[in-house]
Order: sequence, then structure tokens, then C-alpha cells
Amino acid sequence: MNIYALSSGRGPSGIAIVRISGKDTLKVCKNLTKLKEINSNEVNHCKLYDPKNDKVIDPESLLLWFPGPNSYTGDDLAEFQIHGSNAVINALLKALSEQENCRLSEPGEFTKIAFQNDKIDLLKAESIGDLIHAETELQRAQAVKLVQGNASNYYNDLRKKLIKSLSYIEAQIDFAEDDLPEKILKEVKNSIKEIHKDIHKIIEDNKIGEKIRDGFRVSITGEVNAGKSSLLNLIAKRDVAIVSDQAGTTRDVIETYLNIDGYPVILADTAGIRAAKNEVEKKGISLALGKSKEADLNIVVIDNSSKSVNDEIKKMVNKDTIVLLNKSDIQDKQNHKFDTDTILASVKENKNIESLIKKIKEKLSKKLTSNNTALITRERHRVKLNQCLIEIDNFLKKDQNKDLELAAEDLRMATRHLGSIVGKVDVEEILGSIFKDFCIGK
Ligand SMILES: Nc1nc2c(ncn2[C@@H]2O[C@H](COP(=O)(O)OP(=O)(O)O)[C@@H](O)[C@H]2O)c(=O)[nH]1
Ligand SMILES: [Mg+2]
Repeated sequence: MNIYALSSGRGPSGIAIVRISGKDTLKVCKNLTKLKEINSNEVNHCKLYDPKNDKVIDPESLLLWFPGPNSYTGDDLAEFQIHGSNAVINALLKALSEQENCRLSEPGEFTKIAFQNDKIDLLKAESIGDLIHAETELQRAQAVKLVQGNASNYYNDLRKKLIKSLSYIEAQIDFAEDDLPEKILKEVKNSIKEIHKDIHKIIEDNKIGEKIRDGFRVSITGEVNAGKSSLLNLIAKRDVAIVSDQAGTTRDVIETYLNIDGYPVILADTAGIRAAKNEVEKKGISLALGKSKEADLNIVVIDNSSKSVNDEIKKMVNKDTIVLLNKSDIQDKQNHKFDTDTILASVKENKNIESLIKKIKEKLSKKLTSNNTALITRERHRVKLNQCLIEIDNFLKKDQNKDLELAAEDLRMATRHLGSIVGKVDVEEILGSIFKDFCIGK
């Protein structure tokens, strides 16, 4: 089967790109362009025809032809660059659908084939998806690192170390009369402990990679009528939440996804904290408290013109929060003091909100410091790493000489979990490593 798809966004645009991949690609290209010769890896100028009626679909197109295996998918692949109107796109897609053994691709299928053809590993396939979906600078930079293989190399190195240790143990099983020499056992254990430490470090990374991918959670909490919903609307530059001088207007948590100077942020507006007047508000307040607990950063909004601050709210302020003393247009002298970053501002007059944004970025950037080469970007990686650690723990708990076979199995499982992050699970490699490191025939 050959697959085809519009690879660029939907038109109208100056140019659209339609891709086709599979073993009949060249034949299909010849059918559609009437070219006798199609040169690989260079630009072929062509007209595109509908083979059904010989009418021209696009009089000026470009065709790029990449014979497998040196293509994105590893199979034969071609790209048509056509005029990007919906009508031209549709006419070409229709003509392709009428070619023998051609069907529309499924989402991500070109990349899936690339993975199946061993052109890329699973981490790279995932990160290509991330690069396509990157909305902010941080997300782009993270995806670029992954596409370039930083994390893959790191996991592959760890895995090789595991396989090496395993190969010593496997060899010992084959020559079962003796115990594993003390020196080798010590080496293996040390190496496994190192790996444990490395993986642990990756896991204990405050989920930075996932946060960059999914967004940092910033929660707006505080007093009723302090201007929380107004603040959300101002930062989001649109009316997301209802603003009213009626206290207790916001009950549900209202979230909006923002790009704050490269930082992906999910900003949440919540119900004001006070003694609830009814059941609905009570639920809203409980949701608000929940949000602020799970947030990476809390902005506590307080009306600077109010005389006192509710005790519940005082309790919410700590070193990790930013206090926004709002309504400086009414009271421009700081009325309340807190032991954390405090900004006096007016949401209504958009005064000093820039300082707040700067402070948000500063606080988030502090969370970003990490020395790890491999950042976990998906729950899938975290689950696999945790499973790997469990197996390593099992191994370390055993008397490796007494339970040699079981200890080997622990390491085999650990290797498998680690391998499944990059998408390779291969027993042959363990055998290969044995023969490489040991002189069996000695
Ligand atoms: N004077 C003044 N009024 C504000 C300011 N920000 C919000 N308000 C008003 O305060 C009231 C409550 O605002 P809202 O955003 O709904 O507060 P929330 O209950 O904290 O979500 C509304 O009437 C707003 O127009 C401000 O900076 N200055
Ligand atoms: Mg509100």
C-alpha cells in the first residue's frame, strides 16, 4: 500500500506540500506528471495532470523524489509542492486516491513507518510530534534537543551499561560451577548502583520536561472582588472570565493556555476565598484551594485598598507565591506587607502588570534549572524508568551468587524497560555483548 497526505497546513496558502510514500511512488509520480525521467534528491519542475482526463491540475509544480532507504520513511517517497488553494489540493488528493494501491495516510503514519523501518527511534518519533506542536520557544528548544537524539543517546548508554553487567552474569550462568568472582560481582553491583542513581536523578527532576511540553500551571487565587478575573482577562488579552463587582462571581476554575514570553503557561482563575455563602460557592472555593495546591506558581491577588486581609489568604502566601496588591489606582500606597515578592499594580489601568509578568517568568525560570541531559517529556518515559528502578532494586536486594538466574532476570527486565523508552527491545544485543567481551573459546 502507498500512502499520501497533505503535509502542510490547510490552504489557502502560497504553497502546499503533498507527500506520497510506498513502493509505487515513482510510478504514481510518472502517472501524474507525465515526466519520463524523475531525478532523485533534486528539484523536478513539472505540470500535474489528472490521469483520468489528462486535464492540468497545476501548471507549475515542483517534485522532490527520494528513493528509499534514504528518505524520511525509509520507503520510496515523493513530495509535490503545489499552489496552496483548497481546490488544487483537493484535485491532487483526489487524483492520488484514484491511483492503484493508494490511500490517505493515518495521522503520524509517515513517522510510524520511519520508526518501523528503523530510521528513527521512538523518542525521536515522539519529539518530531512535539516539534510540530511546539507553540513556545521553550517547547521548540526542548523538542530540538530530543530530535537531535540527546535523550536517546543517554538512555542507550545507560542501557548498554546494563547489558554489559547482565552479560557478566549470563556468562556465569553458562559456567555455573563457580561463584561469580568477588571482583566482578563488586564491579557489576557498583555499575548497577550508578545506573540507579542516574535514573533516580532523571525522575526527581520536578517534571520539568513534562511541564515545558504541557505547560506550567499558574493559579490566580485570593480575595473575592480583588480583580482576579480581571487579571486573567488582561493577561490573556481577551474576555475569558466574567468580571463583576458582585462578590463570588467566579465559581468554576477557568483555565486558559498562554505563551508568556516563551513560557507555556496554563493560567487558572479561581473563586475568591471567603466564608462561602452557599453550597455552590463552597465547592468553588474548594476547587480553588485544590488548584493552588497543584500549581507550579500561585499569584495571590489582594485589594490594596482593603483594610485587612483574611487569615485564610495570609496562609496561602509563602516564598513560592507572588502577591499582587491590586487597585493601586484607588490606593497607591502599599497597604499590606508580605514576606515574599509583592507587586503593587492596577489591573484596571494596566499599571505595573509588566512587573508581574517579569516576576512570573523569573519564578518559573528558577524551576527550570536542571543538569540532566535527558528530560522526561512524557508520562510513558516516567513509568518505564520507574519500572526499571523497581527491577534494579530487586536485583540489588538479592544474593546474586545464590539467586544468579533470578538476578539475571531482574536485569533483563530492567534492560527491557529502559529499551522500551527508545523503542528497542532486543535479546540479540545481550548475546552480542557476551561474545564481544568474553573469550568463550579460551
Ligand atoms: N479600581 C479598580 N477596580 C478594579 C481593578 N481590577 C478589578 N477591578 C474591579 O473589581 C471588581 C471585581 O473584579 P473581578 O475581576 O471580578 O474580581 P475577582 O472577584 O477577584 O475575580 C470589578 O468591578 C472590577 O472592575 C483595579 O485595578 N482597580
Ligand atoms: Mg472572579
